Amino acid sequence: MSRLVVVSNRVSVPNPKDREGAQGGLAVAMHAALRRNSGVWFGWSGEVSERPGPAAFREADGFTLATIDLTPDDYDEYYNGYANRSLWPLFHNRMGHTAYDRLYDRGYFRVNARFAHAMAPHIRQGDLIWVHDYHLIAFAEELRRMGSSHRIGFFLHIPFPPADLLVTLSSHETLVRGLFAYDLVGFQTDADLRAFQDYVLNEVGGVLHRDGSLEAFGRTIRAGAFPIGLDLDEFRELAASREAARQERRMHRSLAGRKMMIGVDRLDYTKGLENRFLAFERLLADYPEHHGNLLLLQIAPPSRGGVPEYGAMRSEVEHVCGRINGRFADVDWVPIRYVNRGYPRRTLGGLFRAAHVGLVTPLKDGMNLVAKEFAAAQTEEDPGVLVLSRFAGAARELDGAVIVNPYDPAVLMDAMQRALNMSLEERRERRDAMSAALKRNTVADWRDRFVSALRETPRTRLSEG
Ligand code: GDG
Repeated sequence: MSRLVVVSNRVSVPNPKDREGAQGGLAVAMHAALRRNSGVWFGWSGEVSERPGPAAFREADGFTLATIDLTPDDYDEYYNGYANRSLWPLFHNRMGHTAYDRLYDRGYFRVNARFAHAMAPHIRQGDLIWVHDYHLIAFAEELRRMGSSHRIGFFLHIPFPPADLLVTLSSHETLVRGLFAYDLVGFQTDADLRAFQDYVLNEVGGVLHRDGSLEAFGRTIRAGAFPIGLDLDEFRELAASREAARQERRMHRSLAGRKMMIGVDRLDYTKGLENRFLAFERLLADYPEHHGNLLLLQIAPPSRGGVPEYGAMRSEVEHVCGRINGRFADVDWVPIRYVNRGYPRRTLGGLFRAAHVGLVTPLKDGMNLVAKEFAAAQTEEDPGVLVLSRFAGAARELDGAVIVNPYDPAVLMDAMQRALNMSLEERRERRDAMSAALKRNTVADWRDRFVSALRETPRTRLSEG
């Protein structure tokens, strides 16, 4: 069996002593595949240094980790710049937050080339290469320039934008040409796949063949939807652990008979925190029976401190949260508990069980694993209700959730009210529907489907003429 080489911006190091469940299902699924195929995981070390050396290798519990450092310019232009200030906002339909900066463009393609050059000497004939996410779209094209004819796959964890947005980037064609250097390109949903096909057909005169393959830039590739799943057994185990039960009891004590809605999101403008808070404010204004009897626990660990838009968004969210608390709080009750720190997944499992409602209301999200984890944590006896944005990839599978348009505060408020008052029978039905969906598509299924599809792609096909 061919060796697997995984390439992503950050690598994840297995930690056998991880009792907190800090490593996500994705990392664990990749570790298992790497071990099985005595593979290599290659990416950025997380370090910034003036003079980065060649890739550093170390053994990690059954597979090899290979990392390189970034220079300060790489970090600013490639990581904080093009990846997180251009691609991230644009791919989440946030043109207003998108930076258009040629310096960032150059930094991105330079670092992609550096990754490819650092890794090329260590890739063996017959290796299967799987590149992850928006940081490294141009990796394969660089490898091809060096003569690689390996099977190379790419999976985009975030959404693919509509063509009208993508063309606002001056490098749009270079990026998409970069995707055509792969043999297989995977997206989270059919909608993302269609957006990609639409760009290829209408912007660069590509052809969609009957067998589903796409031809453009003189190459024919496969593209498909591979929605990412959850390690359902693992998360259920975490949520049923003693630590999770301890956290659940702790939460119940502090709730003292009140109801709780929970949100767990990285502090990011794509997650719709402000809209969520505004809808909650309307709920409190329209339904005074909730005063003193309901609270919203929002866990929001800060992220991407080096990107200015995140600071501005954080101030805005704090302002709204402070205003709502000031308006409704009483001496013995505060409506929003807003917490700027992260928690281990085991703790989250317990908190999810203690919650009556889970709020996952991003304005746009590739999949959103928190939605799947909330659903997985619920028990038969007294399941909580998931309120889920139609703009998260997860909404296409979790039809047991209450699906909402997060832009409309009245819709969101109604969904909260409905979820809080839902009968046990309906909550159970919805939970069962979500469990079935989670079972149908685990993270191992996702990984195996992608890897088999990659293995089965015809060898690099150059179009004739
Ligand atoms: C991308 C796409 C797509 C643990 N503690 C906290 C926390 N965790 C864990 C969660 C979950 C993971 O982090 C977050 O997963 P998401 O899916 O929400 O988002 P990302 O991994 O950042 O992003 C996304 C995913 O790739 C996989 O393809 O689903 O759409 O953007 O496992 O349990 N998360 C938060 N706070 C904690 O304290 N927010």
